[in-house]
Amino acid sequence: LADNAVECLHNEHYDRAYNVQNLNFRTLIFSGGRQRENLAGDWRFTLDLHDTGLRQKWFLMQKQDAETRKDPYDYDPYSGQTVPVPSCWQMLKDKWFYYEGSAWYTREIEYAKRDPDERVFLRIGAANYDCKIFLNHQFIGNHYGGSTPFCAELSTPIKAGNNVLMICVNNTRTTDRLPLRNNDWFNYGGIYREIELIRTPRNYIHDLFVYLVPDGNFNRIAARITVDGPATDVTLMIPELGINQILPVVDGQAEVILSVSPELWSPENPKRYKVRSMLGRDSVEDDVGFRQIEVVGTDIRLNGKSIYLRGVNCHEDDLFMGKVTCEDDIRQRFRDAKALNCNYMRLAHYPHHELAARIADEEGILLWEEIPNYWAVDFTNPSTQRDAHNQLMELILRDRNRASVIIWSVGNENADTDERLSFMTSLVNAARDADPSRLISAACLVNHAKMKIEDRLTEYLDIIGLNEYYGWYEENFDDLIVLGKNSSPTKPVVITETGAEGVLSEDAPKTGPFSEQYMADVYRKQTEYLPKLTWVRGFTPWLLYDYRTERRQNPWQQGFNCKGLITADKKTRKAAFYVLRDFYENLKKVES
Ligand code: GCB
Repeated sequence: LADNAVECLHNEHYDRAYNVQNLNFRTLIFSGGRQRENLAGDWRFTLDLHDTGLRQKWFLMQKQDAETRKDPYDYDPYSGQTVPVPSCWQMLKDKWFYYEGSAWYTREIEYAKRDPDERVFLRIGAANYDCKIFLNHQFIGNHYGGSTPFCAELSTPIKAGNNVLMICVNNTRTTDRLPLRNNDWFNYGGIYREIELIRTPRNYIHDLFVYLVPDGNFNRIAARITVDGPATDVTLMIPELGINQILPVVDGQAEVILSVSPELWSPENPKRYKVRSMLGRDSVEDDVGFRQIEVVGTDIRLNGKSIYLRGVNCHEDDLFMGKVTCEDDIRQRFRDAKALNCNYMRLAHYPHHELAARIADEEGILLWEEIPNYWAVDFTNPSTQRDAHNQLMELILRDRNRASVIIWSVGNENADTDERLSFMTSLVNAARDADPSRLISAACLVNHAKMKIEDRLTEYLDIIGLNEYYGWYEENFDDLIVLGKNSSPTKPVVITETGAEGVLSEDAPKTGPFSEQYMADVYRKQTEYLPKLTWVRGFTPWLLYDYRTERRQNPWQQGFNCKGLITADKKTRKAAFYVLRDFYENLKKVES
């Protein structure tokens, strides 16, 4: 297996390993209510631009005394510099800022069995992008995808006492991945979310999915429990609804439809129920809200009532922490969104931290979640296809019990080719198969020659997402009015992006593009015109905070996209913030 790891350097060999390995990694993506042993802390670390570590097999190195050792070596996994994990290496040293390549993390872990037949898994919340795991000098597996959690089973290679865990993370942007090389957010690298050990009994609950049956009656809950091991039955409990049932397991799965009328979850009443499942000594639990989201004509309905999605976009980016995020940061995002009178957010352009949807459930904010199928992608490449499916499935498995998440998005601004249509409809179908309780969307395209919304993908979606920058990239704002007149969609449209840059620094322009006033004017025009289009049922301007991105390098941007309603330090609100806040305030009044 160690040799495989070296072959993994080359994509054509990599595919063979990848197919199997990534699937195995899905095992404990749902791990609600489980005890976790946090492996955060200082890990030995080195950059490895030429992948010397794989060629020289650093993962085979034993601990040796510095004085008596005989072999020359280029990395010592047992001594030298350390970095905190989780972190993004760009944020740790100036000279690592633009680094793209491999980096090695090593730490020793003490392990003692608590139960004779326990199983042990390593769960990584996210590592960008390609992550190879080695335990006690053995290659365990390789995960592709920079924003979703994955688990590797360590039960066999782990031993009592001291163990050596080595992880090689590579953030190189290549042409067979999502996203591809060209995008508009910063390519942070490293293990940037929680890394933990989870112990389970030999037979354990692998997944629990519970949802309100979307038939308009609000009186049936569906539950699906997947187990690993030769179980014959599993228990399901929702104590507050008086449910305590033993369900038969057939082919590793138990399914049931319960006749029960829960209090419905909504932004005004984010009610959640404790759901528990037990299998022998194993148990998992989750806090689940029950709600129905549907589309009727050009209307979006939550629990049968028409709703306008008053939203804003957000990247996961911090001036000091990069992509590392924490509960306070996520809570601040929702506070700022609520200060704008939002009931909805688009978490662009990749799966954000899993806590985001948990907190949104609690706070009553609706969410759009998406995978980084962004701009140009190699739609003909089977590796890219597998990568897209895998990221989508990992996201759905992670968040499908979250009432707040109402939309899965399968892409953003991808050119309308035959290859793209077949690639993306297969993602739409996969999302529908995995989850009947949400809507599917994508940010679609305008036909600029005909000045109308025209994109073959829209036929397969529930909601049409539309990115339009009239007043900014499309300088003539009135073209939006032409577009509005020429388009007559039969499905609801959500304006997934619009906006303008507004820079607050001393030397920034005071009028015209890049000025705060110009940005506010674009917001004024957009928010005056859009309510006239009855088929527009939601709005998420681009975006809540300014954020770091390599591609923006004019004198005022200096490495930041400045379309934020709030500055990158998350402190100062720009004039456009108040325009949007007032617009949403009025919409709220009209609705009530
Ligand atoms: C877009 C993209 C978004 C960019 C934004 C911009 O259409 O979807 O990722 O950052 O425009 O600022 O240009």
